[in-house]
Amino acid sequence: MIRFIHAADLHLDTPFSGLEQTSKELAEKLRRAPFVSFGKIVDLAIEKAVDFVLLSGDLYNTKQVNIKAQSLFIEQLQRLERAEIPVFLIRGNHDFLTEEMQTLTLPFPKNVITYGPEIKTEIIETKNKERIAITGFSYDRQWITKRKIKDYPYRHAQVNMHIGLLHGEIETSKTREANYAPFTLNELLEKNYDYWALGHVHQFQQVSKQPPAYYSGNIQGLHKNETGKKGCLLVEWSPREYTVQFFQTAPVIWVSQTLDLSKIKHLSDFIQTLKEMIAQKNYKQDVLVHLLVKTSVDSDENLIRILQEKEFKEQLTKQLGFSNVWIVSVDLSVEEASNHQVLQKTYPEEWAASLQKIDQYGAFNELTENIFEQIPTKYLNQTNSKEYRLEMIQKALAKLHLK
Ligand SMILES: [Mn+2]
Repeated sequence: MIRFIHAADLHLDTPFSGLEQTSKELAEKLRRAPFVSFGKIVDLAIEKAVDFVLLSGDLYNTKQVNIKAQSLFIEQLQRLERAEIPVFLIRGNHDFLTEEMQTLTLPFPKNVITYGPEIKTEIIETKNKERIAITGFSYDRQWITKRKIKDYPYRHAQVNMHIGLLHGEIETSKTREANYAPFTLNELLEKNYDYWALGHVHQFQQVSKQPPAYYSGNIQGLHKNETGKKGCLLVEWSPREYTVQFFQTAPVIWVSQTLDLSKIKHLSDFIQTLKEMIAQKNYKQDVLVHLLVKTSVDSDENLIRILQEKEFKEQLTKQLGFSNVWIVSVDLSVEEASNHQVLQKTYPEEWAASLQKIDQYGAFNELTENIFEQIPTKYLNQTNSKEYRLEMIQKALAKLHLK
């Protein structure tokens, strides 16, 4: 049996600068979190005496990695070296190889096998004399539109197991741009490998059951949209059967909590209700909560005004009094049904005409173009996305309606 760890998207040097205002202590905790998580992955590798560790790209968040982040990473790799565990790693779209990076890179210990921009296959022999082929490549630029999968060789005939390392985006019907070494499920399966260790998608995902192909997800949630458990996979494989176990290693988790304001009249009820909701979850890790408050036309105006105050989330965190829970954002949303009903009732003809118009192809982008033209260029990438525009419009509607 062959046993290994598959992890990806470590994003070790993420600055988490947005949280400085909420709490310096919290921002510091988060900056350490990816290192803590990786340390736990190394603990697991040693405890389970794995044959090797696979890291599928985005080890660092940026291509200009500071020396402290590098040496903390190397310290962990050295622990694996002392345990005689080899590490196979590739670079992704965040930590892609540049000349500058190569100049400033500290040497890895000898147990680390890296891949360059050309696809290559390494063959190793485990302690049980099983031969494993591991094929992969590293990014040397931020975007790779080429279908690199086409250049992966077919399964090696003289090995016990063949593994593919690939940092890239699987194409689905929803894919809009293919900037990250795109591939389809069929293209993966065609190669006839025994396991695909995928990176890039931050959410854990089984892409194929037979043969197994997985995104392990990232090792620490980076923002409020990366909720839930984060960690690595422990894979035990033999030609006849395999198991893939997910291990939660992130010390900090992001959660989304919804609170309905319709039955709440006072601030003290609000705090008490939320306190009970959170207590029920019995969180063991540090938890960052994105709070979504559902309001309706009947909601108390004064209460809503307080919820929108800039310092509300810090004060709410204090009032809740948990040592491991922080409220990091508070968003208000108008209950959709009632909002539509009101609009529909007041402007029936216009409502029908608008619905028809939005349904027409491209009309949504056209209608929103002017609004988003005024946004600073650094946000431009986001504002091109339909999801982002819809979210902004919903927020704006919520605000208008509440005034
Ligand atoms: Mn990533």
